[in-house]
Amino acid sequence: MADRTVHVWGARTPTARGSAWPERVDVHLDGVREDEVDRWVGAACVLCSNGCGCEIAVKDGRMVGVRGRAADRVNRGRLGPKGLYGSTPWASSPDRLTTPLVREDGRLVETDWDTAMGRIVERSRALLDEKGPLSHGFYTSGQLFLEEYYTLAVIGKAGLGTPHMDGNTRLCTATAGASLKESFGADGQPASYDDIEQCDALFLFGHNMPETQTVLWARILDRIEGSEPPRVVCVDPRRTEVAVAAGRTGGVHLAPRVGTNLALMNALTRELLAHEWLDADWVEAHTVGLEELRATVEPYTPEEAARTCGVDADDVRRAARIFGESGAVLSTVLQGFYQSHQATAAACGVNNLHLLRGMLGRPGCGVLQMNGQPTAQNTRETGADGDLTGFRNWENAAHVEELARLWNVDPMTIPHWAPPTHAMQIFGYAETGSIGLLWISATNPAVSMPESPRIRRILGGDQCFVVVQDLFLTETAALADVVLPAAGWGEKTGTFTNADRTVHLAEKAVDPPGEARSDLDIFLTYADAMGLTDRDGSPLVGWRTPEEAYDAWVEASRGRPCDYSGITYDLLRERGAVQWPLGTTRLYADAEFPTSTDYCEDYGHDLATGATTTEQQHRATAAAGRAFLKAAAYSPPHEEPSEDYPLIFTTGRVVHQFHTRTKTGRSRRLHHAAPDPWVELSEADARALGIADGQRVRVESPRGSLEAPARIGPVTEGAVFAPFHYAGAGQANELTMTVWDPVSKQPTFKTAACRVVPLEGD
Ligand SMILES: Nc1nc2c(c(=O)[nH]1)N[C@H]1C(S)=C(S)[C@@H](COP(=O)(O)OP(=O)(O)OC[C@H]3O[C@@H](n4cnc5c(=O)[nH]c(N)nc54)[C@H](O)[C@@H]3O)O[C@H]1N2
Ligand SMILES: Nc1nc2c(c(=O)[nH]1)N[C@H]1C(S)=C(S)[C@@H](COP(=O)(O)OP(=O)(O)OC[C@H]3O[C@@H](n4cnc5c(=O)[nH]c(N)nc54)[C@H](O)[C@@H]3O)O[C@H]1N2
Ligand code: SF4
Ligand SMILES: [Mo]
Repeated sequence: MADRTVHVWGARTPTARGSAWPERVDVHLDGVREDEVDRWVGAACVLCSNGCGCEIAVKDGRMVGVRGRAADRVNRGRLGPKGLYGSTPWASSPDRLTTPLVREDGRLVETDWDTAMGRIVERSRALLDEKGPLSHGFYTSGQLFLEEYYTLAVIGKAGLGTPHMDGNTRLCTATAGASLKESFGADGQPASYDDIEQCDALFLFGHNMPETQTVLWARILDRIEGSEPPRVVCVDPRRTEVAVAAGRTGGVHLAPRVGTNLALMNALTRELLAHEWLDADWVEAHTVGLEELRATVEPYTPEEAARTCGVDADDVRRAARIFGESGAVLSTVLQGFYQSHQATAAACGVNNLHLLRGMLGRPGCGVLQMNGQPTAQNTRETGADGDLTGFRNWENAAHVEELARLWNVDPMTIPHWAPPTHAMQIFGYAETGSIGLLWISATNPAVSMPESPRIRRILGGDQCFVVVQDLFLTETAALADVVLPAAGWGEKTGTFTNADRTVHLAEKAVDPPGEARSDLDIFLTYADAMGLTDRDGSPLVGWRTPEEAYDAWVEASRGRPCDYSGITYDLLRERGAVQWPLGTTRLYADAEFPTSTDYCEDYGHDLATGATTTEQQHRATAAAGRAFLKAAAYSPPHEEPSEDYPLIFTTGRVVHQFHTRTKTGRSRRLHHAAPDPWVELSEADARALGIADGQRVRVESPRGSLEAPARIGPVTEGAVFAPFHYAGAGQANELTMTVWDPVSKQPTFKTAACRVVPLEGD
């Protein structure tokens, strides 16, 4: 097979509008032939939210490669470079954690499970006795399995009763969840990947899909190569492959100044309204808020957007016309919106465009408020991110009581007296020591959270006892008091849900190394050791196996928007990939939204300030099944360029690396394809600063700096782009800011002021 680190999307299988995406099975094996493989084990890839169905090759008790599943609705057999080359090499890496570690005289030393868990339980009990449940914080992931999150959520909410639980999903897709709640009443992706074959136009908002969901992009490329291709519109300050496709398809590349998305969205909305590109009857019947929306966007003429965003006014008109005149539009939204300024308001702006044209729930029409991590959807569904389990509303007493009955605990145990604590706040409490035990699972905040110098101080200080549960001794684990060795993908069984509500079962293929245990087993061990019980004195967590945990979750989801009823392990084994709710390709086909006050997941917020809407105010909207058109005025980013820091710093990803590289950095091919950090500058800025391509530079913000070679590239003038994958001297988060969106509380990784200093001698 071709080197897929170079031929990222593989060979084209052109697809005409309305026809099925053809199969193409991608395989990669490390040093064995296909006929030498002992077993193939069913799974799906966990290196992004696309969730490509695959099988794991096992030879002599080791994972030796992967093969795409031809029948899978998500990928029809395809896998991208990360999936092919990054799925298995890490598992047999010699530096896997194989025993627990505890800190003795300042050093981490190997120990057994009883000792390690004993230390955690001792600290946990002491803190509960002395300070109560608010002394405990949990910071989990978008990379565990649904069963593990659900178990953690029950331990935290019904066992300990702490509101301090969140996932790194706060850094990732909190805005996806928030914008879906604000517009439609509950989380859950309206669209289906099948819409790609049905749409006439594709809008990608702050989404570099060619590098970050490569198989989904291959699907779009196949449409572009087929008959009746869709037009592509790209909203990204860099000239990404999406922008190139916009050029090829007669679409538009809008390159807004970093941090100005909302001004652009308001202008696009104003254009739709001004040209009456709307389905007036549908809007009247199925939405509330049109007049407020009209008033809010009125000042945002294309010329105003041109001034604020630095785009061409005619390009705004052209993009709006494509949205307004296409028969079916599919939009995707990701980090260029979620991690930028006014994130939730800008993401809701995309929902608004679809609501205005009644383009939801129909073939080719819909919004994918994308996820990034493979299992982020499940963190949100189960409530391991602090949301109330099953898309319930923590402010609705009936929802809390429903869970209290299910878990057989006092409703007062379940935290619901204040909003759940978001990750940025959890780290703030750990900083002061008011959280005295912080348990981190499957995430590496020492590299991935904003303002790393501060995060290192928090994790390394004595004010808080830190537990880290990971596959490797990461930068974060190295600062912990107890390190627990976890089993990873392929070494345990569990389910997860991708960005179009497709559920997969990933089965255990091999044993974990040494004494590593599944995260489910680790959480169960803690629940047992703490003696967590329900109201009748029975064990609070009544399940032992992944399937039992899953079945318990299905009960918790019943009757809620994310209803998993009928989706069993057996069905997942039989069909491979199943969307929730069972039999539902698209949400809202009936234009009935989960916005009634008694059913919705959230009463909503003011998008500009984050002020919450009360239950009474929500009732007064009488939305009752209609969606909300919500908007806000644009305001400038928190930190704007100044004389000292004249450029804007923004960050993101490259195709060959995944996050802090714990997996992809251990794949020989992926590592060599992108081994080192770099920073991207526009030609004009490089010239003005006297910086040559490849020259080493230092990028400085008021918080810190990084050093890396410069690349002169397609970023807009005035902006500097750095990948955030690389720990150490090139670590992007040394520069980023501790600020977050007022509604989703997602940190702003994509806007900070910076200056670039050329270094000698390179
Ligand atoms: N190869 C690879 N793939 C991945 C991952 C990975 O680490 N590596 N991670 C996965 C995860 S968890 C996630 S969340 C997704 C993220 O997937 P994406 O959101 O596609 O990735 P990013 O590179 O973070 O950001 C996307 C784009 O935002 C643009 N951008 C920056 N600032 C702004 C702005 O102010 N406005 C606009 N409109 N755009 C802006 C950047 O130029 C960048 O091209 O990728 C998933 N897939
Ligand atoms: N500047 C900047 N910063 C960013 C972003 C950005 O665009 N710019 N993006 C943000 C986003 S969207 C995200 S998602 C985060 C990602 O940031 P992190 O969550 O820190 O990313 P990973 O490196 O994937 O960390 C996951 C950890 O889990 C471990 N792991 C994997 N599988 C398992 C398992 O089954 N069990 C256990 N216990 N451990 C496991 C891995 O070894 C790894 O250490 O970064 C955020 N930070
Ligand atoms: S697109 Fe995502 S899920 Fe699919 S193979 Fe690539 S990394 Fe894995
Ligand atoms: Mo993410």
